[in-house]
Amino acid sequence: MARLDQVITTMVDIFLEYANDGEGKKPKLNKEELKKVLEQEIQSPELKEKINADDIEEVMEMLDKNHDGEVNFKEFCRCVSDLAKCYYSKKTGKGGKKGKGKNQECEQED
Ligand SMILES: [Ca+2]
Ligand SMILES: [Ca+2]
Repeated sequence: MARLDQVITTMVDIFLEYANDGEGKKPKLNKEELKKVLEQEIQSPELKEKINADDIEEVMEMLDKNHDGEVNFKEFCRCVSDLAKCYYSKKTGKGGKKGKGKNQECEQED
């Protein structure tokens, strides 16, 4: 499999695996499921610092754009893409600098 294929299928597979909702139900991550994803599928310290599973309430609030108390696939994609942007900023040296409002750089809310 090519690399992007892998990224895409992995994202979908992870989401479905952790969302763990029966057939006929719309897969979503509740707080506990979200916590598990973050704890088990994110290992790099930079990203862990960006999204802290210990403060799951805050993370959920940040990700749950439609305020239904759970993270659907769209919200999950946004989370991954935010983390990717954050990593990109660090890697290219643009933004992501510590100092002012620690998380602001990578989170473009709309
Ligand atoms: Ca679920
Ligand atoms: Ca939601």
